[in-house]
Amino acid sequence: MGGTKPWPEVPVGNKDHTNATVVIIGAGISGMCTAIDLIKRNNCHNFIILEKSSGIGGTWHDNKYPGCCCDVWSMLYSYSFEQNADWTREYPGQEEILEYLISTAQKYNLYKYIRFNTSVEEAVWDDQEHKWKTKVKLSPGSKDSEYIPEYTISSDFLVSAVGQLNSPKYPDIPGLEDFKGKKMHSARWDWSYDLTGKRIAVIGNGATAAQIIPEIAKVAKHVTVHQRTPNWVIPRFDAPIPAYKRALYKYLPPVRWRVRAGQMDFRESFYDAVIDGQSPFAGDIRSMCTNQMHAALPDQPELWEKLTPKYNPGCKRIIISDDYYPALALPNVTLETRPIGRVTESGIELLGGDGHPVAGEQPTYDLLVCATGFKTVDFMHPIALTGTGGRKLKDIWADGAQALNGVVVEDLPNFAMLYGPNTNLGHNSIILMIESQSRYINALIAPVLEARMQGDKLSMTPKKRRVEEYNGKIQKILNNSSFADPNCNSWYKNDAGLITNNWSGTVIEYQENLSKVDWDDFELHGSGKEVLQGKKQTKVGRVHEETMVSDRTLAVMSVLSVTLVAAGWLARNSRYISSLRIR
Ligand code: NA7
Repeated sequence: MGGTKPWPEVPVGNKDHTNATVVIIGAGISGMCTAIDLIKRNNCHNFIILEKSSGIGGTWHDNKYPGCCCDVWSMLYSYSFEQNADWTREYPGQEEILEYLISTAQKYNLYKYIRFNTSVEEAVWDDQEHKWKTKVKLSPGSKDSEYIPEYTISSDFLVSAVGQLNSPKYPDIPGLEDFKGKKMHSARWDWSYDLTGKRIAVIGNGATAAQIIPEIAKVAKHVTVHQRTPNWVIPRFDAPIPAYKRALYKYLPPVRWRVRAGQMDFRESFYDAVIDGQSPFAGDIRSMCTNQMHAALPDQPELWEKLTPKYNPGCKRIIISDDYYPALALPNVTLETRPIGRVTESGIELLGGDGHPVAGEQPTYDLLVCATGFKTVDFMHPIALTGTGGRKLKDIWADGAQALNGVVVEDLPNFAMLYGPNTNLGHNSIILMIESQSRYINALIAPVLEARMQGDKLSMTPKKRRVEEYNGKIQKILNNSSFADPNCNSWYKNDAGLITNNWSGTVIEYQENLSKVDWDDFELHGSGKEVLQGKKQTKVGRVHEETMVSDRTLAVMSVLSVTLVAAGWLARNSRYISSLRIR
C-alpha cells in the first residue's frame, strides 16, 4: 500500500511490511473503534490490525450459533458516531450486527489495514529500541503462509483489542474427548451439520444456551438442557421495528437521539439492580423472573424450584429472554439438573445424590453443544507479553488481572487494552465503554507520535502505585456488590474469587474517569519526554449519551430537521419543479 503522504499519514506498505507505528490486535468492535480514532484524532494511518479470524467483527464473527443475538437494545448497540437507523428489531441478531460492522469497516476504509488469518503468539518490549516486537503466525493453509508463515512486526505502540469473550472454554468434564458423535462449542458453530431429528445435549444454561435452545428445539428430535446453576431470566419484549419508525430515526435524528438517550438512562438505572441484591430494582427482577416462569411453566413447582436461583440478581449475568422458559415447556425439551459425571462415547453419564452413576439407562446423544462460555479471566489468552526489564505479564498478573482504568498495565510501556480487566458491564452496552477507552488510548498515542516526529522516542507506563490505588478503590466497591455474592460462581471472577472482569460503577462514572489523561499517573521514558514537559493533563472529553436536553428542545430540533430536509429536497429539485410550472 504505502503511498506518498508523510509519516504517520502513510499506511504501511510492502517495503515496511514489518514496521508500523501502531499494532492493534483484533478487528472486532474495539479494534475497529481504535483504528477509526487513530485516523480521526491522530491523523495516523501507519497502523496494522492483526486478526486471527477470516473476517472482521470479533465476537460477532465467531458466534454464529442459532438464535445468536445481543441482549442490549439495537439502538444502543452501535457506535455513538455511527448510529444505525435501520435496525430491524429492538434487539439485534448476530447477522445484522455483523452487517453493521462490515458496513462501518467499509465506510472508514479499514480493510486495507487488516491482516486476516494472522494470530499473535507473543510480543516483547525492546527497552533499547523503545519498540514492541510482535510475533505473528499465519493460519496454515492460507496462501500467504506458504512464503511467510511467521514474522515479527516492530511498532511504537501496541493495542490489545481481543476482548473478554474471545477464547472458547470447553467444560472440564472427563471423557469429553471420547464422545463419538458431533461436538460443537457455541462459539465455533458448524452450520453444515443438520440438526433435524437429532438428539441434542446442551451443556450450560447461560446467556448463550438460552438463545440456542429455543431455536434448535424447533427441529431437533429432543433437546436435553444440562443445567448446573439456575439463572435469573427476565423478559426481552423483543419486536420488529416497523418501517415508519426506521424512517423517523433516519430522517429525524433528534428522535433517534431521544430513543437512544432514553435507553441509556434506563440501562444506567439498571446498575442498582445488578450491584445491590437488596435494591428495589433487584426485587423487581426477582418478580419479573418468577412471573414469567410461572406463566410459561404453569403448575410445575418442582421445575420452579430447579429454575429459581439462590443468589442475588446480577451475581451472574441476568438473562434477557422471551422464549427460554416457553422452550422448556416443549414436549421435546428436558431440563436435567443431575450432575454430569462424565461424557461417554455415546452420551452423558449422570450422577445420583450419592455421587455414583444413576441406575438404569443413561442418555445418549447425536450432538453435544458446549455452551460453556469463554476463558474470561485469562485476559489476553493465549498471547504472551513481556514488558520492560523482561517482566512477563503472567507474573505481573499472578494474583489476578488489573490495569489502571482497565486500560494500561504496569511495566508494559506503550501498551493499552480495550475491554480489559474490570471494564465489563452487567447493566449497559459495552460499546459505550469501548469508545471512551479508544479516545483515552488515542490521547496516549498522540505524544508518542509527536516525539517521533521530532526524531525522539517516548514511552510511558502507569505508575504501580496508581494502578494499585485505582484497583483498591474499585475492589472495595465490588466486594460489597452482588457480583461478590458467595452463593454464585460467574465468569466475572477468578478462582480466588477476585472480581477481575466487571466495572464497579455506572458507565457515566467510567466515561468521566477516562475523559482526561492525568500525566502524573505515568512514568515517562526516552529522549522525547519533553513533549509532555510541564503538561499535567490532556483533555479527552466524553460522549454524552444520556438525556441532556428536554423533550421540548428535541421537538424544536426535530422541526428544524424536517425544515432542513425539506429545504434540501426543494433545493435539489428546484429546477425540476420550475420545469413543471413552465409546462
Ligand atoms: P457463561 O455465561 O459463562 O455460561 C456458561 C454455562 O456453562 C453456565 O451455565 C455454566 O454453568 C455451564 N458450564 C460451564 N462448565 C460446565 C461444566 N463443566 N459442567 C456443566 N456446566 C458447565 O457463557 P455464555 O456463553 O452463556 O455467555 C457468555 C457471555 O457472552 C454472556 O454473559 C454475554 O455477555 C455474552 P454454571 O453457571 O457455571 O454452573
